Amino acid sequence: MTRKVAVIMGSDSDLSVVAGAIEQLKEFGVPFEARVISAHRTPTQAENFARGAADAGFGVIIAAAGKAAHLGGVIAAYTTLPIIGLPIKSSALDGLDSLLSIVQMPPGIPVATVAIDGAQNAAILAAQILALSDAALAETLKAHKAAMAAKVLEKDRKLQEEVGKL
Ligand code: RP5
Repeated sequence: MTRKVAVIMGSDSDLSVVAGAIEQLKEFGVPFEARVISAHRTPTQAENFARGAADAGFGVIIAAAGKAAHLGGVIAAYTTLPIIGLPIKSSALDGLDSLLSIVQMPPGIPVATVAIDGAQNAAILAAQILALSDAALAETLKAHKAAMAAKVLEKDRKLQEEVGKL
């Protein structure tokens, strides 16, 4: 069974950033579901979602949240699925509060944390986890990496031309 990615966010106000993860998952053809679930405002839903996530067919969970960003940690408390924390820059502290709230988990309950607003990397990491048991997805990821490298090589080639004109 192809496992899905859960993309959960603490508020719909996070969507403008989280959209970057959704777009990347779509580009890879990775099945996903997106939900608004708040660790603070809907704690019962957060617990129920986490407890049922593996049986619901999810293989990895991206948890995006801002401010005192406890969503990933709370979800991680109730499941052994891997959790990727996506800190959102949604406060007066420019997302540093979100980053530290997500990354500073106590021993025993890990949340793999990407950069502030690092939505694309959250999606790539989620896909890499699923690709461990999905050879076709692994090939897609290799092609994506190769395409990135080709773009940089082209930029370098153009730079040589520009430098030559100086
Ligand atoms: C967090 O508080 C959310 O993840 C969001 O980043 C932030 C603000 O939420 P709203 O007040 O916009 O709903 O829980």
